[in-house]
Amino acid sequence: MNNRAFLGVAVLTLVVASASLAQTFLLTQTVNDQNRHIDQLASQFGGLAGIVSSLMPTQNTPTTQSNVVQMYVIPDFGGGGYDAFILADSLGGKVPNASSPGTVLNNNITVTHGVPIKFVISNLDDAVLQNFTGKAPVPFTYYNNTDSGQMAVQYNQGETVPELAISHTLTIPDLQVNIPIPPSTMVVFTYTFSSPGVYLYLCTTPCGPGMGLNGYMQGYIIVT
Ligand SMILES: [Cu+2]
Repeated sequence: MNNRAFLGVAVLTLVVASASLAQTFLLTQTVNDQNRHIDQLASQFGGLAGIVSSLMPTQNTPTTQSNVVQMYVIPDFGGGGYDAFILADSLGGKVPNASSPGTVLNNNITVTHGVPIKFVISNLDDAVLQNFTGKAPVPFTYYNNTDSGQMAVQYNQGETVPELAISHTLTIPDLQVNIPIPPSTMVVFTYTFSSPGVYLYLCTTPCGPGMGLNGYMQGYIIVT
């Protein structure tokens, strides 16, 4: 090969190489653009899970969300005097015993706004920690176990609850809901959340170190 021919081949090689480099660059660019597009879509759909589900065939998934919130107050659930609100669902169908220590569980509650939600709270605690006096924010009933069977005590909305011996309360401060929970009773009330949001619920009775701790005497109600 003479010099000129060599130069020709070299130039050609360079041209091909740079073309392929440009192509690689363009390909990378396209992939990057696609990734950016997917990212944009993902943020629009609220995450990749949203994209995946949007690509899945529509399925008839039944709504499992219930309009009944069944929960327990379990004394010493966390051990060391840490009482806790525990959702019945998170116990996998097992009925808890009072004073059976467990590990911290997610006790957040998810409900839908605009529909009546029935709360059924079984208090396994027999401790009397405070006397509650106040007006019933919503109608509520508590069921006492007496020697002659179960006895229901009912309060109407606005009715004064005088000096009721309680172990805990279920209080939603932002909604001025404050329900007394007497010892060893089942407390039932119905509440309709008017708008979506995240509402703190807690016990306001000084009942031990579980007070003010998420998963123990505190959690959130997520209203969708
Ligand atoms: Cu409490």
